[in-house]
Amino acid sequence: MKPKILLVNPPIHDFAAYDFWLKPYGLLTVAGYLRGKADFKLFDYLDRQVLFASGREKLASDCWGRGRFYCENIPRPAPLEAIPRYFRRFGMPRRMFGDFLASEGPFDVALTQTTMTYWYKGVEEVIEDVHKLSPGAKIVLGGNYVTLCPDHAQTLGADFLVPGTNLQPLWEYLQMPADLEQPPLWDVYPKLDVGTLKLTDGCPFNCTYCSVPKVYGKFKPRPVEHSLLELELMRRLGVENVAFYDDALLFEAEATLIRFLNEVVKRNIKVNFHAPNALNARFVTADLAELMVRAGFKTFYLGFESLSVRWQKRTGSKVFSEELARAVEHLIGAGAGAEPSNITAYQILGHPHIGIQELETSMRFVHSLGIRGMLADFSPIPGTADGEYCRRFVNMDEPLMHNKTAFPIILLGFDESNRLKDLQRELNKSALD
Ligand code: B12
Ligand code: SF4
Repeated sequence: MKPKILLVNPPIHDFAAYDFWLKPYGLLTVAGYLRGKADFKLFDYLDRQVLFASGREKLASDCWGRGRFYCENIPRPAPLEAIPRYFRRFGMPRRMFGDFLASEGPFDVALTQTTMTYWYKGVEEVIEDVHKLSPGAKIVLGGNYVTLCPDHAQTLGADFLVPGTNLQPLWEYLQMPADLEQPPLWDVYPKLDVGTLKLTDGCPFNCTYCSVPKVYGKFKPRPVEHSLLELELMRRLGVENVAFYDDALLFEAEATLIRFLNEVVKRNIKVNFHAPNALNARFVTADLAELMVRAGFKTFYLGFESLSVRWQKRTGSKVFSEELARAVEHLIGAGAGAEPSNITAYQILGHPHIGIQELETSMRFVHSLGIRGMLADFSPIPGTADGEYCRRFVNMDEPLMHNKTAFPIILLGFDESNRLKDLQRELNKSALD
């Protein structure tokens, strides 16, 4: 008999969370490699479709497949007690998981993960419930939280941890051979309208606030044929919106994105693409912008962070303001700016070197380009230069202190943090009016 494997995408305990095309892509990738070798069941706490289908209108998706999660207020955990914001649990109610385990269990193995280090409370909840209600199941924890906080992750009670991107120890632990040609296990969802894709791994830059270069090593494209297989599977399952999870989607685009999009056009695959994880403006040429729009890109998020040359040089020289202006020109020229809100530039709020960031000037510069700005609250990440610097402000060994809502408030104060957010809202309002 095949082993029974449970896949769990945990709920989120946080001040805020929004379904910005969030899917457990790493978990589904791992499960896909074992396709056909186990009997899989998924419990995705963040699958809005399930509660929406039961009549919760508030959970409806917007035109690109994003939307609100069901949530409940919960007490703030002690380390975040001083942050004057409501704390919530996002995702299906806990008893639904209990009912699911009672009807679908027992399981031999449970695989789980979480992408943000400061979301480990959701993992803790899952581990507790699986131990109690499916006690024979071996719990395996992988993904970003265990990769970035391996010592902390040891304390949660999982049976086996898989930090990093090497999955060989997992196949040995499960005593199951993997088939790396298989696409992610999207078919485990009863209904699917949003999917995610990664054409590449890693990033050639080395920003001081980012974990990617250390975790992934050298930038590496994935085989284009495999990505097309993933996309075609998602389309067959009804997916209309696909978000790229790449860190450097536009780097060496000739060999990856351009080949991929040309095939999408040739095969007449109709899907809306989105790039929520920040595109590098430096690589947006007029031709690439035109191809992206023609192949179905609908929303563009550009990583900008600051117009200060000093700040950029200090943090990795990712992009400079003239490069952003040129990219916006190309995108608008290609028709991407039919709605100004379709092009957004991110800027970090609460970075520890905010003194040289010229944040307000940067916000006004973005506004002057006629696009939307978005403040991306800074989350300090252990093991990065800036995260380690932040040990002087917070206890970095407690992952809750990496929380993106909390850190800017701790660094700048509640009033200043709100003032900057209000200013961003005002600027966007006048850009979009
Ligand atoms: C996609 C993405 C997003 C998306 C979606 C996030 C989500 N929750 O799904 C969006 C754009 C919304 C986003 C937002 C943010 N993000 Co983000 N994001 C990512 C990204 C690029 C991928 C995350 C992911 O899904 N990885 C899983 C898959 C896709 O990766 P993979 O390589 O195929 O996975 C391998 C292994 O990890 C492993 N694996 C993965 N899962 C599992 C599970 C099991 C069981 C096993 C065994 C193995 C395993 O096997 C895989 C194959 O080898 C990462 C960087 C990165 N490359 O990981 C940052 C990252 C997670 N984000 C980060 C940050 C800072 C943010 C923001 C705070 C930025 C901001 N200020 O706005 C916000 C926070 C949002 C919030 N609500 O709090 C940080 C983490 C911060 C932290 N403290 O944890 C990261 C690590 C980037 C960085 N700067 O270093 N993000
Ligand atoms: S360019 Fe983006 S992914 Fe690459 S190191 Fe910098 S922040 Fe990280």
